[in-house]
Amino acid sequence: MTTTVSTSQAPQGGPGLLQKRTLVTQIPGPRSVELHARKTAAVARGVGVSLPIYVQAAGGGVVLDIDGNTLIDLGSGIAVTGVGNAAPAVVSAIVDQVAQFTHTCFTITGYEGYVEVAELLNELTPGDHEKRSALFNSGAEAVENAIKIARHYTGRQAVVAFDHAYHGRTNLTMALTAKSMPYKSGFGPFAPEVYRAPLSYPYRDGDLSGPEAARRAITQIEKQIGASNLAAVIIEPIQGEGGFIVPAPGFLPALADWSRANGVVFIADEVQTGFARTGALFASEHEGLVGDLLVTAKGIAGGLPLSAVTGRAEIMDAAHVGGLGGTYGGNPIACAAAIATIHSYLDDGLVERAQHIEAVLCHDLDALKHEDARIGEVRGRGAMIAIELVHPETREPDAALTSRVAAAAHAEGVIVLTCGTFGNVIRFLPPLTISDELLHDGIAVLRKVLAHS
Ligand code: PLZ
Repeated sequence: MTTTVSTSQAPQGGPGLLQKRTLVTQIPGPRSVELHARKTAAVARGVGVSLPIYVQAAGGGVVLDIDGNTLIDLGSGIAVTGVGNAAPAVVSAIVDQVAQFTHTCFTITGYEGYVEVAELLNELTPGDHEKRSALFNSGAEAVENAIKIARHYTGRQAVVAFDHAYHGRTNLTMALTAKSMPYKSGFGPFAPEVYRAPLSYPYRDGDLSGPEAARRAITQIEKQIGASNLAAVIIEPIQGEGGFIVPAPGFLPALADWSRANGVVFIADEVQTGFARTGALFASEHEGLVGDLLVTAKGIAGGLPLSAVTGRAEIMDAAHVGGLGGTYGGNPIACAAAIATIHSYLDDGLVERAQHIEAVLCHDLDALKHEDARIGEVRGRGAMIAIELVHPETREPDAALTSRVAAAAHAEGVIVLTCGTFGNVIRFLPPLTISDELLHDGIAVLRKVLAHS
């Protein structure tokens, strides 16, 4: 007689999961509460958790927790799983690669996957000039490397970042990031030669046009730093953590033109906006922006840690051999995942899907704005949409309402994230594989909890 070894009964993730919000316990359920107590005892407090459910499986547009609750995913792990969690093509690329080899360190002995990801990035990022790419592990690490490269190329030191910017949590990127709590407070001293310039923030800028806002920033840069000292300007085409701020038209092109005219490297941080998220493969495309360097991460590899700097060959090649790298950068498994992920964006119509998600979300949220004056603005592009919550008479940010709404949505089984310098923005970043039904249900829940908050 043979005994059968029972395989895991755990449900598989991916698009096959039941695509319907279903709550079978309170949120968080008892098993999650138990695990959260272990987390509190074992994990450093600084590593916070916004919604303490613990995940069993995820895919399509849902997350299944260990208590059996199915929640609507309007966060994608902060804009990462654009192709969906456990997307079958990505899973199979990863499995194939794992069985071949898991690591060599690309700077010791190379492999094709790394080269292929670089080729894809060079081909797909805006601009038809000659490009090179270098791969890293996280968004912050890639941002740091973009600054290193720009400094080496220009022989200059100063870097300009903007109000409301978010570029990471490492030492240099903390300096670039604008917001003190929770990202910087108590963690200084910060890297020197980082300067801040005013952004274009249409909802709070009055009638300032994009070119006028650019002029305001440029004047400050020229007066306070001097173009000849400036290595790079770094900006997110749409501010992410800072509040999904879409600058007024003309702001970004004017900054890019000024940078080019002054020998300053223009760096587009597309870590959050990249890879179909905004209804274009890269958000720079909405204004025909061709940066000198473009930083990507998050959506690049279906959830595996991978990031990249892509840019003009003469700038990227300025750093000497051995000046760029790291043990894990461009890990073969992450590269295999990236190749499958990037092909999925292109072949599965996910750019168009992001445009469709914009139409669905904006339709529902604009209707909600008409009903509720506390929604000051609905904004964003593609599957990167947000509402800014305010005190209607004064437009003062309402962070307390924002926290209540997010918590109430979580309790109803909808994963939403907050953001914004003033903590008063609720953002929607669904996987591009989410169904219209789940989107409508998610916003219906939002309508309900907003009415009671
Ligand atoms: N640049 C534009 O959005 C990461 C961070 C959330 P890493 N954003 C989410 C948090 O609380 O840490 C981000 C970004 C932009 C850079 C980064 C940094 O990317 O992969 O988190 O290092």
